[in-house]
Amino acid sequence: MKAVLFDLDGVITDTAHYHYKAWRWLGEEIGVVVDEAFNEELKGISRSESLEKILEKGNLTTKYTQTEKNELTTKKNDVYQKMIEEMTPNDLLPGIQELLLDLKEKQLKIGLASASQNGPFILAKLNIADLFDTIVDPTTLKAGKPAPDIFIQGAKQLAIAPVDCVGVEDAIAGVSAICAANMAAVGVGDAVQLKEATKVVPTTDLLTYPLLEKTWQD
Ligand code: B16
Ligand code: MG
Repeated sequence: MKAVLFDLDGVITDTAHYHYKAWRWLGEEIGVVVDEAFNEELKGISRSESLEKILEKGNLTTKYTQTEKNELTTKKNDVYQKMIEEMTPNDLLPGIQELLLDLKEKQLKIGLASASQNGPFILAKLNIADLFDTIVDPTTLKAGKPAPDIFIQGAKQLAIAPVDCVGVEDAIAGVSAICAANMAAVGVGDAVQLKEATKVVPTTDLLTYPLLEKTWQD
């Protein structure tokens, strides 16, 4: 194992809750109910794809022009950014800081493979930006997760072969993306849901260097 590529939301920090609140607010503005169960479908997918799903739910797919849709996603992002402005290192999920420091000590490369365009801002708020060797810009990719593009691009930016990388993800689409990129996949969450992963742990505090290394070896 020479590098680890991390998803952000659900692995490094729990921004899903803020995304949910911001989408729920936008839903109220346009008359679509965004509840917690529906929000699950928005995890790991891009901002514009999330809006499309919400419009579909409300039978509103033809109501807005592309310019109006862009205005809606901007409004959602403004609300979301106000919330993440308040984030601090206390918002790191359990065990993540220790894991990143351990990987650095072992001289492994660390990359971010998140669909979020707010990734760099959030890493700075969490005070871990310096630990990352690279961040993939999701706006430059042809296809989002479950396509492998984001993980392949991450490995490329680190100049490391995908087979020498481990990917860490909490979403089904994300695990599929890692596997399609020909990397070992460590899932965080439900083992049945994330059955495609090489190894699944229920919570982030169980993510350790020995576990990642062993998963890669297997
Ligand atoms: P942004 P991940 C994803 O993060 C979130 O899970 C998803 O809910 C969000 O819509 C997406 O990022 C885009 O985020 O609006 O900040 O660009 O799990 O890929 O780290
Ligand atoms: Mg995620």
